[in-house]
Amino acid sequence: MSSRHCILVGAPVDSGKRRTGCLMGPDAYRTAGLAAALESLDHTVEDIGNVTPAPHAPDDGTGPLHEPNLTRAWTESLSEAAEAAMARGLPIFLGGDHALALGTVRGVANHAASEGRPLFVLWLDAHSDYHSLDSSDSGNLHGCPVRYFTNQAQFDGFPPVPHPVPPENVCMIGLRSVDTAEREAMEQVGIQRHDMRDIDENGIARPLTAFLDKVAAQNGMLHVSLDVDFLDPSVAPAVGTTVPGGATVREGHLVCEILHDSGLMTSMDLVELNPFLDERGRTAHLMVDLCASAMGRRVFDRPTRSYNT
Ligand code: HAR
Ligand code: MN
Ligand code: MN
Ligand code: MN
Repeated sequence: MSSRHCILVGAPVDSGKRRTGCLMGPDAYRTAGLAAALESLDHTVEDIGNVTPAPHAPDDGTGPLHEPNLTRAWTESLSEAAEAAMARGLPIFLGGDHALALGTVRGVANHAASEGRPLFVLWLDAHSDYHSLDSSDSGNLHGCPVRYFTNQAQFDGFPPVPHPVPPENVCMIGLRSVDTAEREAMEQVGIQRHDMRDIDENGIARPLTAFLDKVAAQNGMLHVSLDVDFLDPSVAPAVGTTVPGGATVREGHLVCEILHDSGLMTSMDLVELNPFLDERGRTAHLMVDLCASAMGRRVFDRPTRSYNT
């Protein structure tokens, strides 16, 4: 990939679940040296600071959903910020919990539609985050973004999704915690889903390159949403929802290196980092290193593989 204009968009969303701390994520990435890492790869970097939620009524703490009003307000403001940033460069959204993707993907999809290009989403996560407002037992909205941006359920009170991502354009890798309601709903649609057993048996490169071939064949834009819990908790402890049996450090880097070589990624979320749970910044540093791999850090160059073009 050639030199890009990277726009760091702080998204300190902490309303998507009950355990707090993700609001510190954006500053942890800054502290861990994300901007310098990207500059060292010959990209230009602009940190626009942190987005704030749109005006909203306070949450009264009643009802099954945790902080729905605040999360709706984040969805509105992040959607606008994402759409604006896409017009100027490659946004990297510094979370914040995964509820931020309600807004970022909605906004990125609006931009892709304005370019007349299809949007694809790579979801790197232990969880499928495919709940509707009704199917979520926890009421935690970080478990809902994929259902929302694919427009596969009603999300009352949330802004409508004018340009939904078709389920067939979504690829999930790393799954190992999927609730029954999510599984049943996903079986109705064409989301490509790769659980950890799939990765164990086939490796992580194969499903990824198959997906990238599809993106390239359709001249698509590609949003990558990287949840800390995609990684094994032994190497990435700073997340509230650890699930054992996750991706290794090398599997994470390989995904990111292949993404870079494809030249297809047009935006990225870094989500669910809870610096309060970190050990001397190691998870923040690992996420920064993965982002650097996705933006071109490498040991040696490789012959380019062409993605169906
Ligand atoms: N499926 C569970 C729920 O809805 C857990 C969701 C956890 N999600 C994240 N992001 N940590 O992937 O409550
Ligand atoms: Mn809260
Ligand atoms: Mn997630
Ligand atoms: Mn997760």
